[in-house]
Amino acid sequence: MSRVPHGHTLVVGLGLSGGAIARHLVRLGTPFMMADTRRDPPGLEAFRHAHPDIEVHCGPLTELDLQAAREVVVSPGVDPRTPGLEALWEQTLAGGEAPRVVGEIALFVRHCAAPVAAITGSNAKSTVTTLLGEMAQEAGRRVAVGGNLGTPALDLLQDNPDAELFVLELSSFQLETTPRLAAATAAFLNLSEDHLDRHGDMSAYRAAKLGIFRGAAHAVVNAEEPLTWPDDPAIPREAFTTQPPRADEWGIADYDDGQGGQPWLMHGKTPLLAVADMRLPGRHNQANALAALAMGHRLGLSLTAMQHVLRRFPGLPHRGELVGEGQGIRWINDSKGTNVGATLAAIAGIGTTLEGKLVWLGGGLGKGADFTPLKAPLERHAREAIVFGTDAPCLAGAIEGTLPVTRTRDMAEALEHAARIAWPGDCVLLSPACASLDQFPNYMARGDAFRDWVNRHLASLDNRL
Ligand code: UMA
Ligand code: ADP
Repeated sequence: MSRVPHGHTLVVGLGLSGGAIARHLVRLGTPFMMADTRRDPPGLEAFRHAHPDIEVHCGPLTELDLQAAREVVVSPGVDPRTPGLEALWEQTLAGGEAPRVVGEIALFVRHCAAPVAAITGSNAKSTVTTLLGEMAQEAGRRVAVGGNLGTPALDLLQDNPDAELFVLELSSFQLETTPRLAAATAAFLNLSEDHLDRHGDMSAYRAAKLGIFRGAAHAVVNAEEPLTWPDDPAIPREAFTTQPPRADEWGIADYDDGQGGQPWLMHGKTPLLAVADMRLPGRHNQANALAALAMGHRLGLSLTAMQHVLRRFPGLPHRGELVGEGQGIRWINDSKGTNVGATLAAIAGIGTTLEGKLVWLGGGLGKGADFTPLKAPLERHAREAIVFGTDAPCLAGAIEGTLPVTRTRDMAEALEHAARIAWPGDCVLLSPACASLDQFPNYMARGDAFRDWVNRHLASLDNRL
């Protein structure tokens, strides 16, 4: 059995985070060793090239003696309950002796002097993180934005030594291994089933996400979802809602600015922006805007700057992205709808705006989720459901009833079928409620494949005219 040399840090995972952790430890001069639970991990050659002197263990951690390690730093994709780590993790949770198991964000917190605004939730994290980052920049702050979205947190720290603010998107995986984040403001946007294959059940998944509030000076929560509220009553909190707000809430209400009443984003009784002036579509995005406004307000960003951003921000690719329109049919790429909660928001948000019906495309890896909540909204808004990928049988079983459900091998076949059955006024929506990894490298590749297919299809229609 090989062993971690005495006093060395062990870094687990040869992905993006592992690379960022390694670079950080090199900068600090901390001796370390790398491990990956896979025999032949994809990043191995690149890592050896970048760090020829660092020892790397590939294969189960049960083959590695960790007892002499100073600390074990795990990547987000590595479950701290992995065989070989499990006992150290239990010991860490019980507040026991070193070596402790922590994640990349724990190292970030130790070395970050600037305030942190942190965002978690089952859905809308990237949208709110990007909005708040743009608002801070528009307000003239030196801000760095990343985390689960984009640049790993430790690389951000290195690349932005003079940042006045870090805006971080954090996943349940990252929060689970962060003992204390101490955010200046922290938002827990919403909670719906995701990643149950890793966390086991909803209460463990929620508990991991609540880690965002450890040591926080301010909490932003969803008024309609009490499960997003911190357990600690001492943390000052502000809630957002898509209903008319109470005095201390951020919400939506009709307001007459002299040109007739229309819905506005409000802070208590103060009107902030007419909903019609936002570029982002749908009620779910209005909730996202309110969360960003509440965090920005706490950080002292000017309302004018925040309004500017909400007027121009068009949304991120793969999140309700209108890819094209032909023969009266719209094609929308919501490949980032990778869990049931996200897909419910997309179906309701888009379905209610249509003259025709949705042709819904879904499927992939279901991550152990219960798909039955999709059945009623699909019956209301969809002409047909077309399902593909590993969990298509399970998905079809959950939604079958009055709605026609067609199973295809893959997304290309699903698209061909969609083109045959869609009517003018309809919208073909890819919002799969599943991860993509059974048939694509990631959700971006799935969304790109959707976009490419639709562009070819629309071009072929043009050629026929
Ligand atoms: N893996 C092993 N053994 C190992 C190490 C990794 O099997 O020893 C597997 C993991 O189970 C996973 C894959 O390798 O399937 C990648 O895991 P990783 O932790 O090495 O991934 P990184 O490349 O470091 O990317 C991680 C985040 N990935 C995950 O949380 C799975 C990225 O989030 C994040 O952008 C990046 O760090 C920078 O901080 C991606 C993600 O899918 C976008 N996040 C999930 C989500 O958004 O739902 C949480
Ligand atoms: P995350 O980073 O949490 O995955 P994104 O901003 O990338 O979040 O959005 C992912 C998906 O979540 C979108 O494609 C959309 O389907 C859905 N979504 C967006 N806003 C909301 C919301 N407020 N509530 C529920 N789902 C949402």
